[in-house]
Amino acid sequence: MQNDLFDNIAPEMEELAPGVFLFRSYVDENVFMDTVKSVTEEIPFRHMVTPGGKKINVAGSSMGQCGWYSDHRGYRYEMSNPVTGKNWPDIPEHIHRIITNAAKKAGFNNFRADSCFINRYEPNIRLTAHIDQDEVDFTQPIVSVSLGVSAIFQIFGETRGGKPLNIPLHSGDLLIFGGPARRLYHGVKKLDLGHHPLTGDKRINLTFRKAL
Ligand code: MD6
Ligand code: FE
Repeated sequence: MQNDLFDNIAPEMEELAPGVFLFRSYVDENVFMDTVKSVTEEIPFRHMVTPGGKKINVAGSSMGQCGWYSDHRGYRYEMSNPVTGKNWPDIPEHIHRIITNAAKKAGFNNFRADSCFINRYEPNIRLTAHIDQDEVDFTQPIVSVSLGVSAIFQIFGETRGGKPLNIPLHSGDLLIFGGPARRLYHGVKKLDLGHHPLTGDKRINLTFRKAL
């Protein structure tokens, strides 16, 4: 009897593929947006360049003990901001609690992020298929939080080609990418022209990592 009541309620967490866990409308968007605002007041979003000299279309900023960085010297994590020489802003403790707790629900029991890369997408901007491989320990997951305009997150396979698994990500959704999924190519489809009260026509994504 009682089970019928709950049959229609979406589960808190769904495993969409091995190591890929989706939590719909999981976070308070305003709490995360406040942090994004304070970080990017200090470190404005900017377009880095690839080692090959190409401008990265998605604009980025960072917080944590180290920050992901790219220039002609390569992709890496930097302990301080090469632009200013200053430390990256700390990840607030109330944010750590939310992220660590979600990771625990997906079975990653000792996850504590030491870095968060903040991505900003404008209309028509996409993120090409890639594997995040600048982190030391691949047994650690990456936890992602989406804000603002919705986008389609695509998971390919161990190569870039083939039919992707398409996952629509909306504001407040949290996605965990761990275990075998850490070795899969993934990207974000070109952002549709849209509007969200939090971000206007943009999408913001935060990826929490244990890089060191
Ligand atoms: C994004 N996310 O959603 C880009 N990478 O804007 C990623 O590239 C990503 O969401 C590794 C793990 C989770 C992710
Ligand atoms: Fe990625």
